[in-house]
Amino acid sequence: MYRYNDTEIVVVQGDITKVKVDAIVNAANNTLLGGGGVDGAIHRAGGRIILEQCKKIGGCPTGEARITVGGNLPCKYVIHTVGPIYKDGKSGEEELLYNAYYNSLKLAKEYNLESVAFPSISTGAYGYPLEKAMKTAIKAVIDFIEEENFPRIINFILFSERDFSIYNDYLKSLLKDK
Ligand code: AR6
Repeated sequence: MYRYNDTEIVVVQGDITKVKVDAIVNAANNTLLGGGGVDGAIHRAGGRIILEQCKKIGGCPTGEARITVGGNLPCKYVIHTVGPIYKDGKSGEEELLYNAYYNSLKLAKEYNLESVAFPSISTGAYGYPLEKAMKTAIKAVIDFIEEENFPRIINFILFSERDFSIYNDYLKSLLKDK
């Protein structure tokens, strides 16, 4: 576990649909109507109510975030955000990915959600190189904590052992191990 100011940062290897926090973040697409990867897993485990609320919301631009209930998931809410599709790294991907993390946390704060879990947005189907994406994710999270002193707990949930190690190695070098 790591700490930045008053926030605990926890890196976990596993399945985000099993995590009991106030809000998990979904790596969705612009339609918000579901898909593969973590998005598919969240809709499958959460049930129809999530899709019904997503339909009412009517989509989400890249870099923004929207919120639904958690349905049958152990979390209370799902924050749906849309990361960029990685092209060449020079097409605004970094800013869009930063915004996806930052705007997800803004929404968590609006709803006073003290514990938030992120998957590794854009690094699956959307092809963003993991290490680059991780640095942007951590920068956005740290900037947000610095500015808002919120939330209390942030989890990074990594599906693969490799991604888990890369996150841990980087955070270890960046922050003090607790
Ligand atoms: N828990 C945690 N992480 C997961 C899980 C899970 N249950 N399942 C997959 N991952 P991706 P993207 C990891 O493709 O790149 C969808 O079709 C996965 O191993 O889910 O943002 C959407 O509808 C990878 O490391 O999201 C969009 O169309 C990471 O989550 C598109 O994919 C992200 O992979 C979004 O692509």
